[in-house]
Amino acid sequence: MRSPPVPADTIRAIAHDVGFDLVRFGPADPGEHGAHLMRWLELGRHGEMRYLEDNLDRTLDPTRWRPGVRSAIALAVDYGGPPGQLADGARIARYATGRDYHRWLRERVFKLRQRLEAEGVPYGSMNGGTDAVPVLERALAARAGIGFVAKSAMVISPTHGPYLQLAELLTGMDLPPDAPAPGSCGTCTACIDACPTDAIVAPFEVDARRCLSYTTIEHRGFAAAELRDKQGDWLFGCDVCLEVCPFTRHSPRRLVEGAARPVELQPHAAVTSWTLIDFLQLDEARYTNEFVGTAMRRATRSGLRRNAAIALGNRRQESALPQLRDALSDEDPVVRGHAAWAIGKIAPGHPALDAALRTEQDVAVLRELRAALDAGP
Ligand code: B12
Ligand code: SF4
Ligand code: SF4
Repeated sequence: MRSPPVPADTIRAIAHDVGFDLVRFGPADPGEHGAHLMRWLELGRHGEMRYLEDNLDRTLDPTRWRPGVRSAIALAVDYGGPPGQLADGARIARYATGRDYHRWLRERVFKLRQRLEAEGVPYGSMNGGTDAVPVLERALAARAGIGFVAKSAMVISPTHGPYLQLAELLTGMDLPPDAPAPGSCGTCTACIDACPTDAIVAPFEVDARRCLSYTTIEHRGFAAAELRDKQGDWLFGCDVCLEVCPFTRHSPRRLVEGAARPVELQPHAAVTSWTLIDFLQLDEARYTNEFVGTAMRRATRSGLRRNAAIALGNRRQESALPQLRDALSDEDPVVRGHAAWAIGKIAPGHPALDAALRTEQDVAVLRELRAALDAGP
């Protein structure tokens, strides 16, 4: 069923009014990007993100998600800004420093949907959301002209740069498609050269299993040994391939700081006042009460503590040795194992490692303790 037409300019005006910086119209399906996704999955580059295999039929053919959809309203918010830094300078990906975008961006999509319903578009002829939806969002954004697909795999707007959160509302309307966005990477390879883990395995192709955004957020359990050093002091996610990109300077919000930023993009207290040691010691009560509404919960409490231990080790932070030593008797083997790894980096052969070796039962932690002892002094 086709929805009654609403003037394209009216739709754009409403979408801007509910808070989207960029609004473009394009096809509702991913087109040739679907083949890229299939190949990527076949190569296993999604690691343990099995949810990407679910709903594949809907991702490739959006009419299976919402029958009758014909066009996508592709939407983006510029979240450029100062680096996400803890009180001790350790780093967090910018997208995660404020309120959880899954919530506020989804609310904006719902508002847009409600406002279009008020204009006469049947509510049931639309469906949308952000991130956690069976949609290849970069494909829809690129096809609608929000930006071009870059070598880092990011969709980059020539006017706003790469720090874009994407969302979309699929509709049964035939909307006039926008032109592709101008611009390209040209001969630049800065992101490929700078990626700390060589996760950009070819232009436009990221192997998620190597990407710090995957290893620090999506991956559960012990971190791959060869990637720990490369994590540096990133606690959650990574922005390196965006930071080095020359298009980053185009973000109008890049230099907007503090209270001048939209409230959703203002840094959370756990980002501005916490340290890596606080994250290492994160207890269940603080995790449950103080992280509500942040995207950081995605990494789980165990994952955040693991990441903090790795970052402390990489910093060779001697002041964290007492807390790392306590963590050797933590109830979580992942925390114990990575505390051992970190102590091995900061103080190779530390006597606490030998003491823990005598009581430890977990095979994986024992391996970490032995490796840390073998490292020195
Ligand atoms: C899974 C996922 C991840 C995974 C895998 C990332 C990846 N590159 O595939 C991990 C956890 C690593 C990740 C990391 C990040 N993510 Co992410 N992620 C997703 C998610 C949920 C699905 C992406 C997906 O399907 N990937 C599979 C691959 C095949 O598709 P793709 O990356 O979209 O690749 C496209 C192009 O590269 C192209 N392509 C692929 N191969 C080839 C080959 C050739 C030759 C050509 C020409 C094109 C081409 O086709 C693909 C489809 O358009 C989307 C949300 C969504 N529902 O789409 C967010 C999303 C892509 N992520 C986003 C963000 C912000 C990030 C991070 C910056 C977060 C951070 N700072 O830590 C990093 C960036 C890492 C990077 N360089 O890609 C944004 C991207 C915004 C933008 N401007 O592009 C999205 C859209 C979420 C959102 N709603 O805003 N992410
Ligand atoms: S987010 Fe970091 S680790 Fe992932 S591809 Fe970009 S630079 Fe590499
Ligand atoms: S750093 Fe260079 S190659 Fe990478 S996305 Fe930006 S322009 Fe493209």
